[in-house]
Amino acid sequence: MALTIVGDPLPNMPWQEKPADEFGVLWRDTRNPIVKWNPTPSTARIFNSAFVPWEDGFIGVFRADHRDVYPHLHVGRSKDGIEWEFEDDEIDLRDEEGKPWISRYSYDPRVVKIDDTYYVTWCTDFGGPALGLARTQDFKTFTRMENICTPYNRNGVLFPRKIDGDFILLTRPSDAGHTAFGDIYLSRSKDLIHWGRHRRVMTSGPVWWEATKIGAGAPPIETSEGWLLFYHGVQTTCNGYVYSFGAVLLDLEQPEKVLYRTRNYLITPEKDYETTGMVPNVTFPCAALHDPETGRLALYYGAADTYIAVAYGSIPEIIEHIKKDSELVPGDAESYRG
Ligand code: BMA
Repeated sequence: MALTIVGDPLPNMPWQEKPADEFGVLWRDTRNPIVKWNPTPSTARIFNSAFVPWEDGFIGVFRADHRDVYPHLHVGRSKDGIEWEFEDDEIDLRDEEGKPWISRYSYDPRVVKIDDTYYVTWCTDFGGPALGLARTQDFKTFTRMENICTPYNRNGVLFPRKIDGDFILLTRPSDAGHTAFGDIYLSRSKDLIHWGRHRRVMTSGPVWWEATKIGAGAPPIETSEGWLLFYHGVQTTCNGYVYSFGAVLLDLEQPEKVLYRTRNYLITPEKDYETTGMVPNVTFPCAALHDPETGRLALYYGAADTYIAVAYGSIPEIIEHIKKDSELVPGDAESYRG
């Protein structure tokens, strides 16, 4: 049966052809890193960020670490998905009454469009790291919505549509520091306020590249073979953590069930901009653009907590690869509820 990929056509997405000597199913843009040190007067590093198609280009919410090293969220715009312009001020978050909602820190945003609204999830201070949720329709006014979890939690990723009338959220419960454990969980909500029917989706694997912890990356892409989700996996070495990434296919109707899961990483820190920077050896995906008509994918990832980089792939080829290279972990194929 022919593969169906859901989404709006995106003929203007960035793209480079696969190099002849590439063995993998993802290949890096030769212009990487596309965002470099000190991108604006107030910001030292912009990385781990998320964006969506917008008018004839792209727009998004970026993790911008200031010169006091606190991270904040800034809006960025691009015509081609490669050259970005960032606002120097952080976004002005307001609560439902229009009052400022100021947070000490905000990092690792994800952005997803559901119906005609864009939702931002990110890690924020709630007496410790937890997940914030905001909505916008114009990337000028951002309304901070209810807290979606208690501390400690990171890596909140919403699905791009409801399933059985429920919003679906992936999270990664953690601790207050540089968490040395972590599995991906799923929660459902009718109203984006009350969350429940929690399920565990995946555990950190027995395979070493993802043995310490895992976390959801970009919002899942819907295909006839399941939800395609990229996720990061962390290995603990004698020199600290190494962040690589892999992919899974989740069941379309019961997305807490893993159908296939890559045994081998798809990308691991290899290039100078991935192995050297503020935090060496980090590749951390947060956003994906795709064109359903050509099957093209552009996966954006933070590199070394310093840069933004992009890798390309063909969705049909990636799906074939995940199925061939798959190894499930106990619990993956179940709707695991403890
Ligand atoms: C995680 C998050 C990410 C960061 C990674 C590596 O805990 O804080 O923002 O990229 O560590 O430092």
